Amino acid sequence: MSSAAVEPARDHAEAELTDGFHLVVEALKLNGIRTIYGVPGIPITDLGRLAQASGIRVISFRHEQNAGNAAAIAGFLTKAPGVCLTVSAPGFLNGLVALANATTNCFPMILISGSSEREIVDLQQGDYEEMDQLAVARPLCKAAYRVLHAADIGIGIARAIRAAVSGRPGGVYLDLPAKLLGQVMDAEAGRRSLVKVIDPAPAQLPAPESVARALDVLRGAEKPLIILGKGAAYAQADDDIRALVEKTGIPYVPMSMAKGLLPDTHPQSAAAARSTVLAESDVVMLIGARLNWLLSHGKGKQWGAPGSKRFIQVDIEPREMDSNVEIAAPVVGDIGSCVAALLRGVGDTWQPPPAAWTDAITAKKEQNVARMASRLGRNAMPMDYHSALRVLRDVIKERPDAILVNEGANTLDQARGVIDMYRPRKRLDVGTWGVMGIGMGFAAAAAIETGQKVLAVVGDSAFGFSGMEVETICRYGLPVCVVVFNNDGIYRGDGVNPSGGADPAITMFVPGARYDRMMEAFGGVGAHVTTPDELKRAVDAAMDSGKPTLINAVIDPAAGTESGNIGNLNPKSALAKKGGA
Ligand code: ADP
Ligand code: TPW
Ligand code: MG
Repeated sequence: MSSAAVEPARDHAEAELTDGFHLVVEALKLNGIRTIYGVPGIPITDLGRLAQASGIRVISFRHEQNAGNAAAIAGFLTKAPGVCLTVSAPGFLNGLVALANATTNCFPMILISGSSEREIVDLQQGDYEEMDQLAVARPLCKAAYRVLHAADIGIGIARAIRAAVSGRPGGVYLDLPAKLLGQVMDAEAGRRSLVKVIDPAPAQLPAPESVARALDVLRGAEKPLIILGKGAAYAQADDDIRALVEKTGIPYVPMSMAKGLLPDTHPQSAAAARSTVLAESDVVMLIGARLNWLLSHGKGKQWGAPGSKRFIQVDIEPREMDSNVEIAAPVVGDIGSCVAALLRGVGDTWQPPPAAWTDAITAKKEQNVARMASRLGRNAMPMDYHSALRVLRDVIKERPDAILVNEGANTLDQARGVIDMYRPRKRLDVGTWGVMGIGMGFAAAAAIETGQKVLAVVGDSAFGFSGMEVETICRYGLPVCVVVFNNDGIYRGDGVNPSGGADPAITMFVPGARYDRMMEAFGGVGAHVTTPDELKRAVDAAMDSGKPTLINAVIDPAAGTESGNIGNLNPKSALAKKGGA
């Protein structure tokens, strides 16, 4: 045990004491943690209770994965680690999915789990909820720590916070054995053991020569393109990013969660000509976006002729450079510092890109926008994705501060294309893994962290992964309007059992299900709509009132396509009979 814990009692008869529970709460408060997302139980019930008693907002969920997703997106929205608190083994494992997802997406998060007796766990003697949680967590997160002595709680939490937010943000696991929480020590020594983390995510300035190199490459471009990723949204360098785009005049494409960093209606947005600009650009500057599967790894057909591209990459993680293709000009540092340096280098005499390039993009955009407009103009009955999304596009246009949460397959892909975003960090979705189940956790945390109204547009399958949290949304009275795009299934609602047997097709749900009644069951508002007008009225009412609402929007079961826009990634058996086994 460290010396602080065995300090002799002071002169007065009853030395003031503290314990692990209090030290954890005090350490979190000292570091500005205002909210904890979790599920209570042995051994952390009293920890949550004490946190609540001392002014931290403790949001109890129905499943740890949703609490974890809430914490992760809180981290994305605030740049401070979102905290998720769970019980041992099963609760920990439920939360671990969200921790791994946070790490994959570079969101700062701390999963704090209670754990069983080390002595018993390590001898595998079958303790209550026995598991070597630290070992399980380690490969799935950025850092993992365990605290064994009350006097080390301050340091443990300081390390967790720093690991989560510094450098490339990510998920951190903090293991708190039950015995630690009950450990008693002198209160004054306890207070002194706490650490307030100074400058948890220090600025990382790019090397001046890397900035000069990047500007040289950019200056020599005939057909430059900027790609903004969710790292750029996370960085909260909104004004400088906008200034860099506008001063250089370079067309840009936002990745999904970077939509709204500049308004999607910005004249330099090339989103509506995405395939053209990816294929034809000669220099691409990535800002907080990785060349992973979402960008076809920076090579292949989508990127035009082999060797036609030079990349500039701005990222805080040096090892991201050359991960998939050669990066001609790596700029390593935090995006705020890097973009500010680039902006200084651009100066006031920058030549905009050749008109041949920007005119070609504008022409392509106009073509695609007109095509989209005709699809959006149709009034399909039953509703297809576009007729329903036209309405939701208008809802967000009228309320640009609202936060949009989006998951599903077709529901995701079509909504991303149709719903314009106008402000930074307003679009939250399935991220790098394309994971289902972020919906209600993200929606709850978005409402709590920002105080804004939330519109969650979710497929009926996607919704099912976190649907029980409508109770949580009702319980805390959160201003969340959930629109379930109900097409009776995964991708489509007209699947056929290839065996001809009585079981439904594997992609099918109960036809005509009434998800709206789930919200009503907990005192929220339910609505069942079959037309765009009904949908608009119901969403407007929800967004105006801020009452927890679930709108069951009936979508044509035949409107979707398998796997949405990424059917190309879905392997198909060449040996199976068409439509069958
Ligand atoms: P998207 O999915 O939008 O393309 P990714 O998640 O692939 O975005 O990429 C985000 C990138 O942003 C990561 O490589 C991460 O290291 C980087 N990043 C995150 N925060 C910062 C920051 N503050 N400064 C610089 N880079 C950052
Ligand atoms: C954790 C696989 C990708 S998309 C999807 C599943 C199950 C649901 C699509 O149906 P939905 O949308 O939501 O009704 P729509 O409009 O196309 O009908 N498990 C996890 N993550 C993923 N991505 C899957 C499964 C999947
Ligand atoms: Mg569906």
